This record gives sequence, structure tokens and C-alpha cells, in this order.
Amino acid sequence: MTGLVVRPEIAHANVPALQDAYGKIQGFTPRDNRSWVYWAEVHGFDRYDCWHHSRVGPGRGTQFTFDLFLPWHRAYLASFDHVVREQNPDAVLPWWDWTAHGVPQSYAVPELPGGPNPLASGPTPDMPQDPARRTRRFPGDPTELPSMTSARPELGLQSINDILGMSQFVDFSSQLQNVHDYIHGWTGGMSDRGVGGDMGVIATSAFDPLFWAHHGMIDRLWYLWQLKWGVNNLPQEYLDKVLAPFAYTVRDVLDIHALGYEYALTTTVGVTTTPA
Ligand SMILES: [Cu+2]
Repeated sequence: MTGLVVRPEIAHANVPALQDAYGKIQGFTPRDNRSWVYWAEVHGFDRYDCWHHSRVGPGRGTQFTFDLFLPWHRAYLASFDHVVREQNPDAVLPWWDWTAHGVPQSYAVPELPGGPNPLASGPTPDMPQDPARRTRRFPGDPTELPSMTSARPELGLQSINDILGMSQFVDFSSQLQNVHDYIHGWTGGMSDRGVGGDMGVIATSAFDPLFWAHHGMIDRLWYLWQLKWGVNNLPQEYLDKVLAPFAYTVRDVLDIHALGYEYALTTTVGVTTTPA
């Protein structure tokens, strides 16, 4: 296990190192292929290369009959992780355990002494009727988050353990994506004046720094599912699909250890979430 980067829960992240790396990346001009805008644009405005929900994707309305949501976002995070650690070797993408807590303080404080907190917001490019600015979020009530152990029917949410218990990849991916969508909406929220937060919209979600920690959690849940149901457990016709624009195929991203990282297994509340 030596040489693996261990992605921490967000409460245990090296916050100064992350602020340093994200701050530098946010300072690069958008045309720089290390820049915040460049990386966020891969997912949203104006490239939309991301895969969401089975049978639709990537962007541009093409119809497919398979679901690359989890592999595509794993390739995306692995690629961005290299950019981040290039800026500061101690900056490691964290995962946000939204079953344990809402937006952590380190990601909520809007300003630092030197300027905007690079974990609280990120720069956006000029978009139609939406000039370049920093991202906004209006998160919901922390009591309205999914639970590891209990379903929340009033919120339309299954428990995470129930979802991890689904033996078929396609079912697991689809149910996990529903929770993922809910967290996007919860995080983005809506201001009193009816302005929607950026995390709630595919066009702008990846410009919000919390996007990466949310997808860290999603990726970690897939990893926990793989520990339970098998690393290579996925429809075999997916294996050679290329996760464009990345050079990875689905096969390349199945084993996170081969990608050079691992997940810390305990949450902030001290509950071990590894399946027995
Ligand atoms: Cu997402």
C-alpha cells in the first residue's frame, strides 16, 4: 500500500495545502490547461463532456445504452488530482461525507485575509447573460441530508447502506446518481431572491470547489461497493469504452490502487464504514 495517496474526509483535509493549490489553479488564465476554468469547463459550460444518467451522455444529446457516470467521474477526479498535487504535493482531494455533516467551515468561510477563500468559491468564465464571477451556493438544512442507515422517504432518499447492498452495477449506479443529484440541489440551493446556486446546475457545478469533494464521496461509495461486490463487477461491454476527453478506458479506472490512491475508511464521527 506504500505510495498510495490517501484521500481524507473533508474534516481531516490539509486545508492550508488545498487552499494553496486551489488558489494557484484559480489564478491561472482560463486558457491555461492547468486552470480552474479549463477543468470545470470539461464537465460543464461549454464542453459538457460529463456523463450523467444512463443512456444520456456525454453532453450534446447523444443517446447511448450504457452508464458511464461512475467511471467517467473517477477519470475526471484522477486527472484533476494530478493538477492539484502538481501545485502543492500535500494537497489531496478530500471526500465530503454528507451523511455526517453539511458544508464544513473550511469550505464555507467566504473570505480569507488575502482575498476570496478558494475552497468557498471558484471563478466562472463569461457565459451567456452571466459575466465572469465567482460561484455561489445557498445550501439547505443539514437535517435534510441522506443517512447511511435510514431511508428518508419524505426526501425521496434511500439509505446509503441500502444502495451499497444492490448487487447489480447498473442499479447501484442509477440509485447512487439519484442521491448525487439530490446533493447537487441541496448544496446549490436557492437564495431569498430566487438565485439558484451553481452546484445545482450541470453547466456551472464543477466551478464550485465543493464539487470535487462531493464527487470524492461518490467515488468512495463506488469503491466501497466494489469491495463488497467485486472490482470488475460491471457490464463487460463497458470495459473498452474510452472516457473522453481522458485517455482512460473504463477498464483503466476500475482499480483505484492502480490509479495511485486509496480512501481513508473512517468518517468524522468515528464510524467505520467499510463493509464487513
Ligand atoms: Cu456531480
